[in-house]
Amino acid sequence: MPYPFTLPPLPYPYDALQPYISKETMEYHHDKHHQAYVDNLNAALKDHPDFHKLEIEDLLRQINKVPEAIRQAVINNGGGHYNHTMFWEIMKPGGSKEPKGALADAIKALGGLEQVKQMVNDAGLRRFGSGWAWLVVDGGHLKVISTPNQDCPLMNNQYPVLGVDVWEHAYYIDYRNRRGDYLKAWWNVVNWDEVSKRFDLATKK
Ligand code: MN3
Repeated sequence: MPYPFTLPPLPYPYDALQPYISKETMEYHHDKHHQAYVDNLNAALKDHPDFHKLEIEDLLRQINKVPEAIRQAVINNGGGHYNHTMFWEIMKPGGSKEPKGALADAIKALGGLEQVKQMVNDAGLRRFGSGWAWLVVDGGHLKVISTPNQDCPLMNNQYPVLGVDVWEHAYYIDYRNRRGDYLKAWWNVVNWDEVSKRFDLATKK
């Protein structure tokens, strides 16, 4: 749905990802942080009707067409909106525990699931300050990358199939400063059905 953007409801109860992610973290993360990205994105676009028909993905893909006066606000808040919408969807209580189909093959080619988890965790740990660690499809290939702040891989023509939020707000209530423990635990709530679907979508384009 294009402008005005709205906060999508969490696709499961706030306490569904416990004990790995607490109800309190989910309430703040979804209701406060994600809501703020949505509100600030709408505020930035308010006086720019040329961009009101674009879906969030297209807005980010065409970020260079966005006027300079609001470009950084759209990068931060449009990225924040897209990244978090994906984040809620790729988590699920009791979801599929392993990648499927073509994604399973692509992960094997990178050294296997344990190796790929390690690469994503390393990317998340190395990211100084706030940002995300990702599995993206880039030119048909699966890659591990990280981005600062709310920068979205779509801006670099990469399609995000999995992303883990390493901003402190994602883990500080539950893990304090232990980002590595959060990253290790996070894999317990990954919804591989959804991640596999995103990979198929990205590689069919
Ligand atoms: Mn966040």
